[in-house]
Amino acid sequence: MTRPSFRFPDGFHWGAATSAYQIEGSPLADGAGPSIWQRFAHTPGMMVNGDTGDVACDHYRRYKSDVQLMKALGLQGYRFSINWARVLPEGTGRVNPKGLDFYSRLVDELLENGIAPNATLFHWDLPAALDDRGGWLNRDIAHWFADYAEVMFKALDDRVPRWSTLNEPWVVTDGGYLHGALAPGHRNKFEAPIAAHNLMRASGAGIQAYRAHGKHEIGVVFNIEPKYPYSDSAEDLAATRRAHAYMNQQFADPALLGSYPPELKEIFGEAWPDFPADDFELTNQPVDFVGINYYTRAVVKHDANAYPLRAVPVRQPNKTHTETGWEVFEQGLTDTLTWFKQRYGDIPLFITENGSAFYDPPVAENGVLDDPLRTNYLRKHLRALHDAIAAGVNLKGYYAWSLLDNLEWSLGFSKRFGLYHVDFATQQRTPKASAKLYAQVIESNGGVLDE
Ligand code: GBH
Repeated sequence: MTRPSFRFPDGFHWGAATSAYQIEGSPLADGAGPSIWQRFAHTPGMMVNGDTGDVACDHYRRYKSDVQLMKALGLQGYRFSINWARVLPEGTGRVNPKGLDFYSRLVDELLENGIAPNATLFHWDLPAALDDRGGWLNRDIAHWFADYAEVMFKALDDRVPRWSTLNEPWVVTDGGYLHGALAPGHRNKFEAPIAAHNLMRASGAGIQAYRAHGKHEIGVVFNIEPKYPYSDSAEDLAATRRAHAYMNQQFADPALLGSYPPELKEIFGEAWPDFPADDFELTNQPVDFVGINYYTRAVVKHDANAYPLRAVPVRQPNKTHTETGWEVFEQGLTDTLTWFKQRYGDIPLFITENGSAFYDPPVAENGVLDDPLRTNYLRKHLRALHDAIAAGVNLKGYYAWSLLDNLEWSLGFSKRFGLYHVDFATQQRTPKASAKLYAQVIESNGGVLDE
């Protein structure tokens, strides 16, 4: 018998991911403070169809049955995020024991079912009270974040083996401070670099707090999207370099190298501040792993009118695109991982998110939901992941995005990324065909990908 070629290394960790505002619902229950997403979603015109996270997947009340869905897939790990304002309603100071208790009960439920919790401290839902004090623009936020992190480590590190400080700081600054499509909805080129910098100072302060109060692993999660030039003209090559620096290096460089790439000054011009040199000691704290969220790539072309990059993505004809308009490009996952290792060294890596939105057919009468496009996306990306391991990348695990269809931020419930279909009227969950493939992948440690 020959060894199946797509089997993953022994001990490879298989999981799925969600985030608090996207699934929990009950955003103000049991004494929780409002988050900026609670506010943003209730601001007329910000959300597609006026959707909000008021109910979402009702996970706050259904977490026990959701853990059974995870168990049915055979998940070894579950990556979730903590809503800061549940635990600290004002963002600092007073702890709300009932909010903390929700995450404690979730963690216990996971452990009782043999699933390792992976907790992200910040997946975009900043306490509104902190936004009122300047949010990510206030340098004090590094300390606010570290104090919150310390509360969580003291409460849960005995049971949570893996933590992340932030999820996708690039999205927070690009969507929240530069273009305004995400909370807090600012559009200000002077603010974006400051918010970015304070995010990475906060991440560093959180890691420092972990060294004092935690004893397992902590890292940070970046969205990485490889950039390929549209042509080999000098202009397109420079545009590609800028796009790459802006998205893929603006956060990873200060965290892992203690500096910014020179392109950022070129991109932001007068809006790029001179940051105090001391700050880079704080941003550059040793991590135990890095999480990479991978969805797609971009092919980049020069465009003098596109602010701030002077670069635009070019849609590829004759390629499959998901319902969010993102090209299906699995080679980019292999390229991302090999690039990351080459630039930042041999840090243990996880894919902390990867997945796709496609319009699903209705659940058939026999309870089957066939989602061939998502199933195909999953299969291709897992094979590409295996290629990266074969090329020597130190990849420890994979989390599918997402366990459930959920609130796709300002796109509301219109885009479905789940392995489980959610009927939002009844809260009925149904495994899609992609969930069944994923369960087989986990069971065979990738062996089923040979078929
Ligand atoms: C993640 O962000 C989030 O962590 C998660 O909460 C969210 O639900 C999930 O992905 C699905 O969106 O072709 O120019 O439009 C996604 C990060 C960054 C990925 C921007 C796609 C768009 C490229 N995204 N990128 S473009």
